[in-house]
Amino acid sequence: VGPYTITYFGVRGRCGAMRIMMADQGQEWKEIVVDFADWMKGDLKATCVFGQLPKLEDGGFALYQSNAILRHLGRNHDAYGKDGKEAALIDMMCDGVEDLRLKYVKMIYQEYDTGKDVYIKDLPNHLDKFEAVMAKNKTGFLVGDKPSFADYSLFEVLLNHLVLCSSCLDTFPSLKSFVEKMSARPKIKTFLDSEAYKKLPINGNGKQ
Ligand code: GDS
Repeated sequence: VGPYTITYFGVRGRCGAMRIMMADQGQEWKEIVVDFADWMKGDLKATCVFGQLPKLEDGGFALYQSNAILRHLGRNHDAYGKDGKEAALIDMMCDGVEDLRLKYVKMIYQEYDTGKDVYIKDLPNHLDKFEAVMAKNKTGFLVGDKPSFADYSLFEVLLNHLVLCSSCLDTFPSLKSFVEKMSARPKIKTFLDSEAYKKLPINGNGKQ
């Protein structure tokens, strides 16, 4: 596999989870950072299948859509379950994380000032679903006994939510322990402590 290249704007955004996943898998990658003013010229946009970034290149193979990229990495790095049923459950959890991520992105980009408090108040009604799955599986991961791409996606979305509301996991012990254990995995810790990670804002509009 690889070499991998991510083309994206200078934010964590929709590349947060894939970067953490590659770091944890010991996989190196290159970054092409696109300046928004350059993007507005339209040449790169015209080459993108859906007119958007991120793009992942795996050798000569180009892929768009952040969750398709996570799945591709899951296949390449044996992080997609041990059989078809585990893979299906991992897909289900990834889609569940995507639903939460979309609500978050909508709040951040469209209604941060008016919607943030309501969003935080409603958050337990979304987090409790992940808490229940995590508590039931007992391995410290959503499905099976090692991290899948859905775990990296959940982990990253939870990190963002902890910035939004530092107490949001206080009533969810399994999720809290998940975040602590994922953060302590040596390669993830090194990545989260790196300047390359810390210098990037979470979102493109500076809200978090
Ligand atoms: N489903 C895709 C994925 O998962 O990969 C979403 C990819 C995506 O949204 N990419 C954005 C992009 O390329 C950058 S993420 N934008 C440039 C463009 O469209 O020309 N996305 C919805 C989502 O994440 O599901 C957004 O809300 C993004 N916002 C978040 S940044 C607009 C503006 O300036 O208001 N022209 C661009 C805002 C925007 O893209």
